[in-house]
Parts: sequence; C-alpha cells; structure tokens
Amino acid sequence: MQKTILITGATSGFGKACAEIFAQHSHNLIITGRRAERLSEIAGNLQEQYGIQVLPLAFDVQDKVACLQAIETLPNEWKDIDILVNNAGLALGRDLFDEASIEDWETMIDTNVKGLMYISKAVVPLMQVRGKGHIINMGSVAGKEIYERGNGYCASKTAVVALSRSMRIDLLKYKIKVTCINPGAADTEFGTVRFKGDVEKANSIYNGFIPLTPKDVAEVIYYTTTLPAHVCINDLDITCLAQADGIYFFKG
Ligand code: NDP
Ligand code: 8X3
Repeated sequence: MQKTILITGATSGFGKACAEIFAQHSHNLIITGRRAERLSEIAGNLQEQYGIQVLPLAFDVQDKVACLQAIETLPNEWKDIDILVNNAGLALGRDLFDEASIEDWETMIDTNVKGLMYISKAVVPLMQVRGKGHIINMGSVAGKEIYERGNGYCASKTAVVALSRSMRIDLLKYKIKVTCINPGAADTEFGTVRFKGDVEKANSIYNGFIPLTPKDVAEVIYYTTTLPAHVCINDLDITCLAQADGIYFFKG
C-alpha cells in the first residue's frame, strides 16, 4: 500500500537517505529542511527516478508558527500522513560545560526538542482521526550515555528519548506507534555542523574505524515501518562495529 511519509531534515544525512529508501518503495513524501534549493532538487530527482509525488516544504523547525502553519496548510491530499520521521537536528560545539556557548545550547534544544514537539503536535491530530500512524524520533546514543563535552547535545537527545516514551504512553490509545532510533557515530554533515565548518576536525571523529552510513540507519528505520500493525519496535540503538555501550570505541 502506498503511504505518505513526512521526513524532517531531508536535505542531507539520515533524512535524505530515508527519503531515498521510502521513495524506492513507492511511497509519497513530504520532505522538509531550511535549504530550499537543495530540497527542491532532491524532490525533483526522487519524483523523476521513482515516479512518486514529493512535496518539499522549506522552513525552520525552531519556528513554532512556521511548523504549525506548514502542517495546517497542507493540501487535503497530503494530510493522510502515515509515518512521521522527526529527524531534523544537530549538535553545536563540543565544549566543557563551563566553556560552552549558551546560544549553541539554545539552538540544540530549540531544534532537537522543541522542533520535534511542534511538528508532532501538528501531525498527531491527523493520525488520531485515522486511528493509526507511526512516529519515528531521531534520538542518539548521546541520549543514552553522557560523555564529556556532550552537555547541551546529550541533554537534548536525553529529552528525545524521554519524550518518545511519553508520547508512546499517551498515543497508544490512538494506535499510533512511536519508535525512538538511537544511532551512534555516522558519517553525515553532522560533524561539519557540530564543528562549525571545520571539516578536518569533523572528519577526525571517524579516524581509525568505519562509521555508520546514512543508508545503514535509513534501512533500519524503513524496517521498523514494515512490521504487522500489532508489532512495535519502541527503542533501538544502532552503532557501527567499533562502538559499544554509548560512546565506548575500539579503534583497532
Ligand atoms: P545532517 O547535518 O547531515 O542532517 C541534519 C538535517 O537536519 C538536515 O537536513 C538539516 O537541514 C536539518 N535541520 C537542522 N536544523 C534544522 C532546523 N532548524 N530546521 C529544519 N531542519 C533542520 O546530520 P544527520 O543526518 O547526522 O542528523 C540527523 C539527525 O540524526 C539529527 O537529529 C542528529 O542529532 C541525529 N544523529 C546523528 C548522528 C550522527 O553521528 N550523524 C548520530 C545520532 C543521531 P537544513 O540544514 O537544510 O535545515
Ligand atoms: C551523534 C552521536 O556520539 O556524536 O548523536 O553524540 S555522538
């Protein structure tokens, strides 16, 4: 059955890979991100390659009004959202608590936590009326284990893990599934964003081991959406072989 999938943060990394895999399986997509040009290009390519419908919506998930309006003003044919992938997010900085920037903390909380809540708040009523739906929240190993210099980012992802549990309890009666996906180190634009354009520093994260790819994570996310209606994957940690138990690495 063809479904409608809303993926936030689909201009790169996990979100883009999710768009690709859901498109390969002939589902229609609503894709979001701030970089409008990139978004339109991705939408055009997926439509052409897979013959599906793609609706690109460019807005900042930190903007409450923009989030609510984007969903409220969806054309009727796009309102039957089957799956929401709350993926848009970022880390900014990797500094000791006393040296970290308050602005970086605010951006991470506003994006990773509040943005996810705004979008979910707008989409949930569309799922409630249909008595079904699946919300996938992008957590992180950083939401399971705390590491030095992780402060604001770890706090934001711990909140995503907690919110996912809370949403699952509250939305159960509407038959809405909530899955929290917690990847470890993955090679996306994440590092370059975290280190504010310092590509060398970003790439040094992956020295000595093979990290996850966006496709690895997207395939697992897709799998969680293919299970029978009564089967739920609630919380899933995914790491590369070199990473265990949070951020413990073996670089051998
Ligand atoms: P990328 O930087 O490659 O992708 C991030 C995506 O989020 C982009 O599409 C970006 O779009 C979007 N985004 C960021 N901020 C905003 C905003 N304010 N409004 C709208 N969209 C936004 O990184 P990843 O693919 O790695 O990250 C995706 C998610 O996965 C994040 O939540 C991240 O925390 C999480 N994660 C990443 C891991 C990793 O090691 N890579 C591991 C575990 C979790 P645009 O810039 O166009 O707005
Ligand atoms: C990203 C993984 O370990 O850089 O969420 O925090 S980590």
